[in-house]
This record gives sequence, structure tokens and C-alpha cells, in this order.
Amino acid sequence: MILDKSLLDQHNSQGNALHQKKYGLLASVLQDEGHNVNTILERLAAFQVAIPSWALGTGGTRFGRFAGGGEPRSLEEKIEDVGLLHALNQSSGAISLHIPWDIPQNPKAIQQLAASFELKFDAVNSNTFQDQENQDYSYKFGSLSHTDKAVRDQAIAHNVEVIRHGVELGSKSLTIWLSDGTDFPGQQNFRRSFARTLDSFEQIYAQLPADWKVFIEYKPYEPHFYSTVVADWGSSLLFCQKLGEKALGLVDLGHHLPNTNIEQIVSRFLMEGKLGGFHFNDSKYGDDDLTVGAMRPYQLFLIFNELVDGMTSSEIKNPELSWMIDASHNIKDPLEDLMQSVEAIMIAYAQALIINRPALEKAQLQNDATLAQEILQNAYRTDVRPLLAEARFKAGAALNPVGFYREQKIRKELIKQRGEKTYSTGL
Ligand SMILES: [Mn+2]
Repeated sequence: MILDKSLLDQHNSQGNALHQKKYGLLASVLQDEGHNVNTILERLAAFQVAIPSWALGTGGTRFGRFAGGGEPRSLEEKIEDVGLLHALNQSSGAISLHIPWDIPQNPKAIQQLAASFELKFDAVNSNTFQDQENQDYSYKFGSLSHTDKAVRDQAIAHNVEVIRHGVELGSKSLTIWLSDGTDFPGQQNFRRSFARTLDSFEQIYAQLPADWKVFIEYKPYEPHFYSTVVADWGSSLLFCQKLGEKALGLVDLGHHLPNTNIEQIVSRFLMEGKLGGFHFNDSKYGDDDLTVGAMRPYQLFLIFNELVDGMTSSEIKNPELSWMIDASHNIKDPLEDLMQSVEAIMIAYAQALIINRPALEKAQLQNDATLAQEILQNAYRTDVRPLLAEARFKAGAALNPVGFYREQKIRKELIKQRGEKTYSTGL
């Protein structure tokens, strides 16, 4: 659905008096602390998080799925939903496609539709974690790492086809999440699996256009429960270093064992100039599906502390990063969940931008752990939401995106247009 901008103006003028009160106070405190508030607002406005095409419908688990209604029935409707999100927050200006779930039949028309919502195409994602109809060989025992060359060739050809679709849409990167692995000790030789995978990656890498990148995502377990070929950041970095400068690591927050120090991993990747991008989500145990910031907002802040340090330090030479949400919205309205996720990401980013870095560096050099904590938590405990609202207000988005979405009963309208029982492709 196309948003009537005058409704946004109405929403904003109703909330503006209270917003200005909160924002004015915060801006003056930040100014007193030596921050340039306009620079912070500019950075927030420039920060765009891609929405994956598989996140617009209700997700599920292997036990079941409870659809919500009004889900997008086609790629076109998925693009419309991301366009709606972007209109509401002006921070979701890109969509990431999953192939083969979302193969554009008419790339020119799809590109035009996305452009009409001011959306770009972020990384394209390949899929060798399930078999498709009419596929010659099964991926039951792996794809790019498979013992049989014919299976590997099929998986390589699929990745090359994904690149081709991406080129047609103006995308500039391929994300490979390789689900290959084993369920039982002794099932495969670790070293040979790695070697076969590297050979497959090299063939895909050779097909990348000159201005493209490939992101190698890692995950310690699931769907396989004993080992995965690209299990951790070390394996990802190893593959990337062997492949070349177009290959970069991708950190999915949920793809770590409990209590892993993800912020340190981020720092290491940045140090080597090998961080490609992020998949944001949150988890309590071992999943990768919950709303960003729902469980561990402090960890998210610490990660952004490293990211801002890496993005602003002259010592770091890392390519521009690609940001994406990768979660499954099982019980919430997917659009509301995505708005909350984007908001949580922006909050952590804004908090990291107001860390007193010179003071932190001094405390570190003096081994003053108490002061270092004070400095970090002073930023973390600042309510930066008025900054985000101001950035949205200036960009013509909603002061309160979720509030507006509910006021306007947008889901009800989507159900009216699309029906109660609709299913997004791939879910
Ligand atoms: Mn992911």
C-alpha cells in the first residue's frame, strides 16, 4: 500500500510538542558535553538497514507456523512492505533478496518498483540448504563441500546464477550462508571438507563482477548438529584470506555459542579489514530469530562501540559495511517487529556515537577499569530516542513509527487488500 504523506504530517504535528521538549533537553546536554548534535543526526539519517525479502511474512519453527494475515503474496508486495517501512522510518532503504524464493521475473520492472519507494538492492542470498524441485542432485549431504563433484558443480552454478540475478537488479554483493556440515563424529574428514569448499568458493569468486563482494557467513550448528564447515569467525576469516580482497566475513549475531564475546570478534575482523556486513537479530539461548535488542541491548551497544571505533579510526582500512536484519517473526506482526529491530539498531548506534572516546582511551591507557565502565555506561544509559525521532522527523518519516502503524490500522488494511490466509514465498 502507498502511504498518504498527509497522514504522517498529521501524526507528527500531534506529537511534535512533546518531542521538542524531550529533544531540546537531550540536544542541549549533548552539546554541553562537547558533541556536535547535527553531525550525529546526519550520521543517523545516513544509516540504512536492509530488510530481507523473507522477513515480511510470519516465520515459524520446525514444529509449526502461525500465519498472521495480510502477508505479501509476491516479490512486488514484499517490496511494497519494505517501501512502507522506509516511509515510516527512513532507515530501511534497501531490500535483500533470497534466490530462488524471490527470483525477479522482470528485473527492470522490479528495479523501477523498488526505486519508486527509494529502495536499493542489498546483497543477494543463495540457498543450498534445501532441495528445489527439478534439481538433479540432493543437498542432503552437503552442497559446496559435497564429496561428489557433480553436486558441488550444481551448487556453484546456483551461486553464479544468483550473482546474475543480482547484477540485473543493481546489487553489489553475494552472501553465502553455507549450511553444510555433519551430524555425527567421523562422518566427514574436516580437512577435506574445507578443501572442497575452498575450491567451490574459488570458482564462485572467479565469477564475481569487478565491483562485487562476497560475504561468507558462519554458524556453529544447525541444521547440522555435530559440525559445520564454516563454523566460526576463524573459519570465515580463513576462507576470506585465501580467496582475496573481495571476500569478507559476515557476522550474524545469532550464529554464536552462548556468551561468545561478539564485540571482540567484530574488532578482530575490522582490524584485518575483513568485515563485510552484519545480520542483526537477538537470542536468549541458541536461536537467531528474536527482535534485535529484545534480550541483550547492552551487547548490541558494545558491538556498535567497536563498529564506530572501526568506522572512525584512521588505523582501520575496512570496506563500507552492509547492514541487514535476519530474524524470524513468529508471533509478532512482521512489520512491527522490523520497526522495533531497526529502532534498536539505531539506538545502539546513537549511543555508540556519544561515547567520550578520548576519555575512554585515556582511561584505558591508565588501566582505570572503573572509569572506562563509567564512560561506556554513561553513553549506554542515555535515552537517545529523541535523537532518532528528530532524525526521522527531519527526513519526513514518523516520529513514532509503531504508533503511527497502529493508529492507521495498517495491518487491517493489508489483510483487506491481500486476505487473511496468505503465504509469503519461502516460508
Ligand atoms: Mn544470517
